[in-house]
Amino acid sequence: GKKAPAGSGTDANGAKKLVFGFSQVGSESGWRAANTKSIQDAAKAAGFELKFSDAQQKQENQIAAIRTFIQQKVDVIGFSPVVVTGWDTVLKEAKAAGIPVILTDRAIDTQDKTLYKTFIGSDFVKEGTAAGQWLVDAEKSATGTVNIAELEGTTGSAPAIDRKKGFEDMVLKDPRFKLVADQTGDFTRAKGKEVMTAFLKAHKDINILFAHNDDMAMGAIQAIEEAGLKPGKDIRIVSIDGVKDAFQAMVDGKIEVVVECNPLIGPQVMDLVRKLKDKAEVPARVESKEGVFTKDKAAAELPNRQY
Ligand code: GYE
Repeated sequence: GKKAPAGSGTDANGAKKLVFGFSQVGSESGWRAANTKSIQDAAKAAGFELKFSDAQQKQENQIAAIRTFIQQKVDVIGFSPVVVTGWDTVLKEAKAAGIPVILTDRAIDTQDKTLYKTFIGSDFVKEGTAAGQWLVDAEKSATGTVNIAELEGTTGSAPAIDRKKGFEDMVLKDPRFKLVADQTGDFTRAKGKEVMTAFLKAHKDINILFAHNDDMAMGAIQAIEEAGLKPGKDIRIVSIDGVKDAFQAMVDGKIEVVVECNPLIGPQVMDLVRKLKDKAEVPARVESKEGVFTKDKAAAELPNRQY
């Protein structure tokens, strides 16, 4: 018989490609840009048809995208949930349609663990704890109060909730450490700068900034410099992600330490997608590997950074 022409839905042999519907959070950060590229490259390499949708950090957009994927009868649905709550209804719809769901990067809060097949991503509590551990060690011999400002990620998102918890549980049990300001900067540079500017107006005595991601830290560095202060000297900064810009800022002495969060999970995601399509067993939780980099290691690592 005649082969169907290879189009977007078929491979070179005319066979139907696996269709993966993926709802991305948005394009809020350097981490996210690297994550999107990793997902797109890996889907291509796997020979899947990727239906990619950007939710612009809005839950209603993600719910609408998932409903569209259900209507389109995709083989597997993946999404990186912007917030932890409010997913049960749409996930029940996916389950009723027999479409397996994979959570990538961020977890959700639900009583019903049958609503998704697996979750691949980082342990954000661990990342917050590592940031806190650095601070505890760095200030071991401090005699006075250490005033901390915290730039939080998107309100209600797993990384914002868990990084805050990991960090504060580690640090605030010691009465020398005082949290003087905390507010969301929505994981963006612009908001990080805006909120840090407000922090600096309200508090003259901030010693430490904990930023839930590098982009907010980069925005805050601008705010600190515009206020006539020296990041890395007047205010020491710890952040999370490990994007190139943050490594450069460490080399420049402006950030003290970065806890790595690995966005390059595309290949692992596609392995899981293939297994779900084949109805093979998958682990309920797949954790990404990551490290902690202090500024003395930044120059050596900078050329190796892929994002
Ligand atoms: O840290 C931040 C991004 O969910 C781990 O989202 C991700 C976080 C990441 O906007 O930069």
